[in-house]
Amino acid sequence: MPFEHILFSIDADGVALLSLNRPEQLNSFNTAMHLEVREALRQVRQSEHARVLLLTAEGRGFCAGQDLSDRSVAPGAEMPDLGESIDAFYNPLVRSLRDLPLPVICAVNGVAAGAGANLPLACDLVLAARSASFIQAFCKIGLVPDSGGTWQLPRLIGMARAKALAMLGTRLSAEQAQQWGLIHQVVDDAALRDEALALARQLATQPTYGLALIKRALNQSFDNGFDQQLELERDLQRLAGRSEDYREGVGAFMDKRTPVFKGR
Ligand code: LHQ
Repeated sequence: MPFEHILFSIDADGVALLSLNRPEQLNSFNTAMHLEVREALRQVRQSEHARVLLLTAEGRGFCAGQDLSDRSVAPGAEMPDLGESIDAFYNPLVRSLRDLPLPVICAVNGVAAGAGANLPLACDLVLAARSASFIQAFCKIGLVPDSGGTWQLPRLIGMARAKALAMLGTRLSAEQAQQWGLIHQVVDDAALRDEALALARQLATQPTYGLALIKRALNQSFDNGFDQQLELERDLQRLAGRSEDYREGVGAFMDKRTPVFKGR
């Protein structure tokens, strides 16, 4: 499938790069871009080579959420069922990013608004350009934060800040987002792509099967009690301990050599 609204590649280092590419519309999502992103994520899941996904975007913005020109309601027209869009596109997208059995890095290159502000929160390591910002823009048009925002925000930054962002729609700078614990790191604008790629390449040399188990454990921890989480850690450690990478990691440690991991 040739892509028109995204750039997508999987390189020899195992880094899958998915870049949203509708810069004139600040990479807002229309149906065609949703379908392309879905297909790219399917290819990442099925690839034997992909070890890490880097999600980013072209131009001055990261993503302005839903393309509102696709969802405007003319006077007198039938009211839309936005729940259908969420069922068909946004929920599968955030589930698919969160459940991807590889580390997912998100490089937020500019403004991230609406669903575009919540997509990074479904990723594992979020870097943002110093000039980037996050806007829960939904309330400005009478909508509710979606794409997992109402679940992620209170857990990441606390209820008081979550409510302020979601109900006031204020712009949160990248630096403030980092200070609040919403994202991992702020990087100078000009260095963002290179730093994100360097991190992706470095992670792609690591035991990525184990990293995927780590993300599973941490993602589930919000919902589990302590005992349940201990049991989950046991189950995942059992899986990790049967991986080729564990054997290689311990072997290399004992031999005092650098390990060569395969993500299996
Ligand atoms: C856009 C958009 C956009 C189209 C900028 N659409 N063109 C789920 C289910 C179903 C339906 C509803 O929604 C959802 C989830 C959602 O995501 S709802 C939230 C939708 N997003 C927003 O409400 C954000 C709307 N955008 C903005 O508030 C601003 O554009 C931000 C703050 C993102 C950026 O502001 P500026 O840097 O001042 O840029 P701009 O406003 O001038 O935008 C640049 C261009 O991009 C402009 O087009 P133009 O032809 O005038 O250059 C905008 O119309 C276009 N654009 N967002 N979501």
